[in-house]
Amino acid sequence: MAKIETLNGINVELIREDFPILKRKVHGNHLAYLDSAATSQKPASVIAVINEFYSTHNATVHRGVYQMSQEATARYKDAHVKVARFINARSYEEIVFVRNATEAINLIAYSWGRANIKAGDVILLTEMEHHSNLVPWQLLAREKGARLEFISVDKDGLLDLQEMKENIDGRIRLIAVTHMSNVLGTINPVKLITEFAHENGALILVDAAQTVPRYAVDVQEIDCDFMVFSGHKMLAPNGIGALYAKSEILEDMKPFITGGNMIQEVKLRESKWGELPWRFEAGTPAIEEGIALGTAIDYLEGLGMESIENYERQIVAYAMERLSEIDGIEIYGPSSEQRGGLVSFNLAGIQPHDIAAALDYDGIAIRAGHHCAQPLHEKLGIKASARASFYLYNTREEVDRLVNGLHKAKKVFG
Ligand code: C6P
Repeated sequence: MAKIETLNGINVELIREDFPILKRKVHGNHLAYLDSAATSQKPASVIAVINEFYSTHNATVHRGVYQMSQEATARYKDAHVKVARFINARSYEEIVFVRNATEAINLIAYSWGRANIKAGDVILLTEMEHHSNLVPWQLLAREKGARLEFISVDKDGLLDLQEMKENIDGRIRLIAVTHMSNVLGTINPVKLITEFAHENGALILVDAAQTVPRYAVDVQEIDCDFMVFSGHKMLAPNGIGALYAKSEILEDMKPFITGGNMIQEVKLRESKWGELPWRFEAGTPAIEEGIALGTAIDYLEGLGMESIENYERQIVAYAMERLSEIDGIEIYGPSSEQRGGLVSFNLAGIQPHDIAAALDYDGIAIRAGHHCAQPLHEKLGIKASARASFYLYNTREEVDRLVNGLHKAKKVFG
């Protein structure tokens, strides 16, 4: 009999009941969704709150005196308060809603970066960054005559912090680092890197797109200056994400996008900005998506972030153990203790896209490609990889199906 899997004492089969999509079949097989690092599935409560918003509260925010607009405004603000509490920011004023992590990084690069990065400054990144935390800095560095430097990734898929401390010269202005690699799964010691940044007079941006969904992340404990993440990877809808920044930094930043909703007073030739965080949310925002992000947080908190982390660690440890039994597999990244819930790999002689296509016939969804981390793949000496990623609704049985599917693919393509 299959072992009953529990998360915080709750049978995972019951958790799965909350996710309508997990009931669907693909090519006649039950869906095994192993691509949550790309985007998570949504619980019924999140789907329902969007319906409820349009059925009962739909009105724009910050503008109306009538009851529905006030309800919408209160709920939208409340979602900021929830996000602030979720990552332990000091106030909702430090939470700007954006479309996604990518937009948040661009906001920082345009607003803070263009005012603070000067010719000769160093922007320190790592070799494992997602393109979203690389390309905006390439543009900024080129525009300002600044220099990009990179913390190396060692053979175990970990950042070489010793080399970082010994070899970086020049005036570092900003360190921008991923909290968890979306390819290697490596969890980076962002608190240590923050200390290094501050000792060197630099600010630090933590790309927490992969960690906020699965860990209890505490911005005050890390002491980072900026943090970014996307709602869609943490049970919320597409089109909503958050930028956290210390309020004293936000106060000093010029708005990135300007127009309605973000001003206090406008004259023909000049304007006064509104309060934080609305100053950075020009135009009509993604109101229902923001509210639904709050609902997603309610769901995650209901299960408990530590329990989610523990559960995912067990699943990824099991996946690492089972996958490493396959002949000809190469797994990238560190041991399961140092990684979050994903595993990227290649099978000798089979293209990653062929692996993903073969698994799809069995109803198993994984990702293949460079996962928007081309420089890291180049460093690994490969063009692409296959990646299975796990979240709170995945089970060991799905890992077994993945492993069986890979054996089958080897027979077909081998
Ligand atoms: N990674 C994946 O790995 P957006 O697209 O803005 O929601 O998230 C961008 C992003 C930024 N940083 C990290 C570490 C990420 O993993 C991602 C998104 C997805 O499948 C899509 S490439």
